[in-house]
Amino acid sequence: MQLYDYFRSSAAYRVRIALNLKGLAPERSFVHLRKGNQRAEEYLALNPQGLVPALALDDGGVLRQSLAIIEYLEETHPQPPLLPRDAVERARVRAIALAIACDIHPLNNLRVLEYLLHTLGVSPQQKDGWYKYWIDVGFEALETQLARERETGRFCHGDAPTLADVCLVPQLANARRMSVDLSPYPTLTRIEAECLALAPFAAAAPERQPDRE
Ligand SMILES: N[C@@H](CCC(=O)N[C@@H](CS)C(=O)NCC(=O)O)C(=O)O
Repeated sequence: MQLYDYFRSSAAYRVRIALNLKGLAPERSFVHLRKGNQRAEEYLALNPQGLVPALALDDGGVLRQSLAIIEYLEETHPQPPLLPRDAVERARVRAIALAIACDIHPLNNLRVLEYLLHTLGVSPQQKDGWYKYWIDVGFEALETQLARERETGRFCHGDAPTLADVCLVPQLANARRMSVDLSPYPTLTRIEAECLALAPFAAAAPERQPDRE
């Protein structure tokens, strides 16, 4: 397998964590997003969306979308499980993951921020305000949910990492890089610390990647 990756991509970071948890180490190919390499013809042939990650399989197939890739890994390498066996619990884990991957992350993606700056002509301060606003809207709801629900344990769901944690940790790293004040989210940062104490999470961090800058 070959992972198309970029050290700062939080969607790719999710896949790196899942691969590490499953004990898998595919070849890596780095797509420099700041240089616009995601829009190069060669990469668009693999992923017409021009987004990382993508996972090329040994049989020539290409998987796109981090959550679809992680669910593929879960189905092909079930141990350790990243989704609970119980259907209701599985829905809870997926809901947390989707709240991050569908409702928070897309609003703060590079292409959206570049559109705000270069097409709509907002100032860098307004762009940063947009970023922080949508992070806070998303994190406030997650903090409330995780703090009050008894299913929350050491991790987002119980005492072992799941897909929810795989999504949470990169989003927090992203917010920290943008200097968002995380003090209103003690449950989120507590869970993040639990995750980062585990080698598969720590080894997936942006600063530990070969293409880091
Ligand atoms: N929903 C997609 C999101 C992928 C995505 O947005 N990737 C970002 C990096 S985190 C990207 O490639 N951005 C390139 C750009 O905005 O031009 C997934 O989960 O894989």
